[in-house]
Amino acid sequence: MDYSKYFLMINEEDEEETARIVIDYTLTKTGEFIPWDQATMEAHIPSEHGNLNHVCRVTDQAGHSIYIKQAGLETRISKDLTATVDRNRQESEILQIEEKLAPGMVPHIYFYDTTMSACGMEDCSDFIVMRDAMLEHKTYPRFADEISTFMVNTLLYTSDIVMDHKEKKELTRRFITPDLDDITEKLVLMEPYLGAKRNHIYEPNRDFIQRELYQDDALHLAVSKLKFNFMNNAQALLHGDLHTGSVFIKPDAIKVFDCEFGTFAPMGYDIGNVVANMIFAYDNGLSTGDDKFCDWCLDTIEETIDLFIDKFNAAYDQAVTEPMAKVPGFKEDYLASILRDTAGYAGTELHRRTVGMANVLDVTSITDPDCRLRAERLNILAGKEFILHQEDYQTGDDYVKTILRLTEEL
Ligand code: SR1
Ligand code: MG
Repeated sequence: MDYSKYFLMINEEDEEETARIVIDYTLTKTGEFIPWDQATMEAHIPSEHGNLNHVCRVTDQAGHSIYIKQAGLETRISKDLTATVDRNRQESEILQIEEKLAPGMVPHIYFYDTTMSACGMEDCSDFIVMRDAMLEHKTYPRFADEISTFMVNTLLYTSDIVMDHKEKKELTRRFITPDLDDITEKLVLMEPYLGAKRNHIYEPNRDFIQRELYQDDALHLAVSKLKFNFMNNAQALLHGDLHTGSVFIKPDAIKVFDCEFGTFAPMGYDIGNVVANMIFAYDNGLSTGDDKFCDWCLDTIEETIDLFIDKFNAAYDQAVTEPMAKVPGFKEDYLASILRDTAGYAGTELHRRTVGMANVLDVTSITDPDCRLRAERLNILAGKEFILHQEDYQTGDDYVKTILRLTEEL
């Protein structure tokens, strides 16, 4: 087949034709370095997908396997929402950078192809997608340790504290993605507050949302600052969408994937996303009265923040290269601003996944109407506390106290 001009290889409506093309494509791209047993090759489209791209898993009976991921011209979530197919290159290159910074913590990229906007990615099917695990209330005592290492290694080491400034500026140029940044700037940092038409509202909470999110001027001012911080503070190379659907997990390891929203922006955006998504998991646990799972969610939030702080401080002292970042007091000031951002963006993630266009199953799958109502209100009120009082969230326990207080009050 001819792969010199872009076409969409993965068609969820026709798995047979997709398999034929994707097997041929896989052989063309990887045949030289993966000794495929061609007679037993199969390709299947997994039942679960993200919001944007198309994936297909290719295997043979000799034990080889690969994920082929392709960017479509339309996003899967909405035909009206387009995003450059260059996102596939972007994701591949960021994963390659992250693999160097956090070895073993991202899927290996075997190749990427800027014509077909596709890449060949390590098959991680011995892991499960963390959001699915959260929906089953599985617990992972090592997660906080793993994700805090991932964040310190990928964020601190791509910031001007450590990275050569010219190299960082070159990377900033390579990872400017107007389309994807625009999605975050609108979907996350604007629409939940301005009552966008495409918001997804749970009807019993309509008035509550109107009052708490659409009509709160102090909240709007704080979010406007977070939005401009996101757009103008190219602090570090983010994952850009670090929710539990972007993490493969097993008891002793994680692999972080789906970083096409990666861009240079404030570190707190990634850290805040992790906090917020653990609160969604907590919401779900609460709805079934699973205390053990809820406790683990809270412990994980607390440990993630505290371990991030400890590891950040240690890595900073050891790896700082910028002379002005060694001036006494600078590190403390810099970390304090990261922690304020973390609270702020935990808040915006809580809001946008609750009322925005892209919701999360942790909340939408809650069947009891009263539990769903309370889960959403918890997200909305906790998010507001985090955004309006960013300076109060300096340790993991500060988050836990707010969540427990709101759980009591609602
Ligand atoms: C148009 S995509 C909607 C959301 O899904 C992705 O996972 C990102 O979070 C994005 O904001
Ligand atoms: Mg994604």
